[in-house]
Amino acid sequence: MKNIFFALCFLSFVSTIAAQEKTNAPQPFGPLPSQKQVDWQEMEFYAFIHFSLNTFTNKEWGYGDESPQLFNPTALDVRQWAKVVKEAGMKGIILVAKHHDGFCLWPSAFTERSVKNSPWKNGKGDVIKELAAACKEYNLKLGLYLSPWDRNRADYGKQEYVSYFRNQLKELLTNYGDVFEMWFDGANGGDGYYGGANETRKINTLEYYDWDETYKLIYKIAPKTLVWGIGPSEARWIGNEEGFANATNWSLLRQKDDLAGKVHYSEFMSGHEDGEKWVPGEADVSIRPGWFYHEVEDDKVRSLDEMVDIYYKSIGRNATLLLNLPPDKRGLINEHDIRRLKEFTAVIQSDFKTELLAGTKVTTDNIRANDDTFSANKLIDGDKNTYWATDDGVKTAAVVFEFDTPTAINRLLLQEYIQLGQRIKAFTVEAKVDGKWKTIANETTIGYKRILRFDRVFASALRVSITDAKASIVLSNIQAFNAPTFVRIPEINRDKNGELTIKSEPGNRIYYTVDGSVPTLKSTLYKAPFRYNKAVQIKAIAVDTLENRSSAVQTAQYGMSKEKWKILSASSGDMNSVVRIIDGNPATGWSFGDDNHKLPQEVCIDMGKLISIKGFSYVPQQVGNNLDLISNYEFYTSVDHTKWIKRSEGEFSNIKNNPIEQIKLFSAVKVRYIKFVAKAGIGKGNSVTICEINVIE
Ligand code: FUL
Repeated sequence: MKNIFFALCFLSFVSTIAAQEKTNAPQPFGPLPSQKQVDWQEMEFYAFIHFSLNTFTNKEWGYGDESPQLFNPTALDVRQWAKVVKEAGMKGIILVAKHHDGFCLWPSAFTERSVKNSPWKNGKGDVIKELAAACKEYNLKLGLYLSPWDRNRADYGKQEYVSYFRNQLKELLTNYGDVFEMWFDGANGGDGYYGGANETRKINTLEYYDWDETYKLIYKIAPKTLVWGIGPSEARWIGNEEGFANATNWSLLRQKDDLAGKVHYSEFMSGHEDGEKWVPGEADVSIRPGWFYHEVEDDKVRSLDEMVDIYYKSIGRNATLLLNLPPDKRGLINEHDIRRLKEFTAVIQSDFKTELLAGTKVTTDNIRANDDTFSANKLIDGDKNTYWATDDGVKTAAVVFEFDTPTAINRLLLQEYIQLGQRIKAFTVEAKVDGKWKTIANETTIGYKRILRFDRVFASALRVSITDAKASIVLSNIQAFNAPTFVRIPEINRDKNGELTIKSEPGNRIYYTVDGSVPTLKSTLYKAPFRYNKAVQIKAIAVDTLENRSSAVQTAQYGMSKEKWKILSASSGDMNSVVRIIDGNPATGWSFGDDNHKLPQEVCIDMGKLISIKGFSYVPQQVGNNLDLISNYEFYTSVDHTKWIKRSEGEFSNIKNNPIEQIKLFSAVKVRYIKFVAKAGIGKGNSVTICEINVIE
């Protein structure tokens, strides 16, 4: 058995060498990936683990003064993490070894701020060591995140801290075996504890760490490690924390410009066609709104629809997917997240279950040097090391796949042989339906992998035409699939007066419940908007009546409607549109503060009667760049609009990179009036925007 395995490996090795060394083989074009980058790209899908003091303090960013004693998981089991990750088809785990608050998950020799001063395993534990062993057991690769920003250290901002940071890097890269990826987050500098200074410190990220030196140190100890993020990195952030790349996605970057601070991060979503270096994109996203576990988000795990979209918009758009699964206070990946991950894995597996192009008749108008080594059949031979190539200078060509009988198709997967560079700039896909060619896609880049979703066609043939490329065409793989129809979850909205609207795609039926039970075909059929102004958990499904397939369940949770709510006062801003912050529609917003009304600015709301509340939420602007976000707040309540009591204050951590609904909880109180103060903002001017203010009942 072993011998056969070696023989097969040898054959595929020989065929690779053969394709590359053939005198006719195409020359590489433009910036190229290293073997390390190719191996990394082929991992495609791996997990992120955020688990630290924040898990226990319910924060997204620790300030740096939290006691290590708070780290006390009751049932920490890294083998459970590895098992969940493996079963979802992921190839590795990147663990946050140290987040911005400076607490270390390993007993670092250079600080007391670590697991060694926590009650977990009486200070004798080492999460990284355990995880490295679990990864080995489950055949997963291990990656590590070490936050350059440290809000705890007194020496942060000084040269001493850079030495500390490098010492820790050395520890991480020497003591735990191979590390496939080293992750350096971009959040750097701001306010923090800093050894008791409690101040704001700003550093120049590009200069402070002397990345060239730091990278030299990394490569000296760990040449196999791929470095992500800041500095002259080998892979880039995709420019958002929602897990998607743009449809046009180059694995190239003008990194010199980036290191000179001349590239806006929104450009990372597409990379640069004229980039001088191979710096592929990695799409990072959490399965929940936050990066750390918060119980309040148990019912906010991303929907199946979102997860599936993320897959197609990351891996399907030439990026890798780094999916965060934050363990809870027990130290286990939470049941809610596991359930969603399983549903997601099942959809992806069924979408790509049966490949349809292998065995078709393939023809093309150009084969490099008329040499069979580069024939179009190489696209369907299942060997990633062989490819179809055209003659030098031939940048447009087509391949046609003919079926024996008309075949249903709604997915197409294409791959360039990236070892020779990313070349394709534009392509089209046509299907022959009832004897006529019909265009089904008009697209741009391909790269390592591109997956297209389109409406099902019954095709007797398929034509893929490369219409523009930087150099001759080198494609290694084209596959087609007929994924089961995916019925999207319905959308639920409730306005200020409690009118509920549920929407789905035309032709679908919607069934819903208002008692928390899972809707079925026997539940109430939705016909038109209806009023429901009491607190409610509404669940709905959409059903495609033609195929009788159901969507996943959509859940929306509402408190009492805001019917009786009124804006009492606002310290600035347009009084005619301020009502948008309580209209139940998170897509509409209102701004206050300007050059004449600098922050802090406040807005007071009358809820119409005494209500018991245990928290509030602020929905920020979520769409676009340069959002006007609030970063620091105060929240007051009152029963009489005269005497105000402060219930909560602090920061909306990480809102810049991840502008999600910000939920803040406090001990329950019965009140009628609430006051929200925007203390500081992120954005260009003094103006900040609120889309919605909610209370948690
Ligand atoms: C961000 C950090 O600030 C978050 O806390 C999280 O670690 C995320 C992956 O990167 O920028």
